[in-house]
Amino acid sequence: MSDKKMYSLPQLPYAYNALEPFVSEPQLRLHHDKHHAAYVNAANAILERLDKARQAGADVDMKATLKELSFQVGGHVLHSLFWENLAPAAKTGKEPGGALAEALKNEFGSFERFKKEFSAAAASAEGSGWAALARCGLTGRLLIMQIEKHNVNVFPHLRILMVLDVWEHAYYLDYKNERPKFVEAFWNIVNWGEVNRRLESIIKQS
Ligand code: MN3
Repeated sequence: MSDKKMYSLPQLPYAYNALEPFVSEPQLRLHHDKHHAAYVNAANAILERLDKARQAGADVDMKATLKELSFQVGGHVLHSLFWENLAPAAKTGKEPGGALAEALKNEFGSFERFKKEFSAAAASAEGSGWAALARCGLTGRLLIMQIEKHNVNVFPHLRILMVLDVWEHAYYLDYKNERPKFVEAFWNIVNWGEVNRRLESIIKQS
């Protein structure tokens, strides 16, 4: 091990049972402690492999390695965002406020329309993926992304405000094959304060 900084699994900002009944404790434990941890460990293993190869002057299959690294780091970053944009239902508030409320209305016409589009993006992501709400750095407008795996269809200049994990591992214990039910449940546990804070901080930097 070198002394270079590595990726680390963040602690959840709430208890494992705090998102019930929308996400159960066993589901959240599995998702955070096993799945998210696996992306962190795999990303670190790739960095160590690269370090070793560099020290030894050995060749690396750059194409395969970087493809894998993008997947694992993407998984780590998206999960970290996801935990923070969730909160216990009692603390979330029903609808966004602040700059976020205004930006959603400007872009989508109404909060309801945004919910409908975001839910459709989440429900229809092929295979394993994510729905994300993001702000375009070029126009300042909000866009919905449908991310495949952890890293496909990502726009480089979009700053992510909110994500929803729709990999089966995110909901299968609680909802089996019924992804739309999980998507519906998600709206009860969105941490609107955090999503708004992200948007306001991005606007301040721009
Ligand atoms: Mn996941």
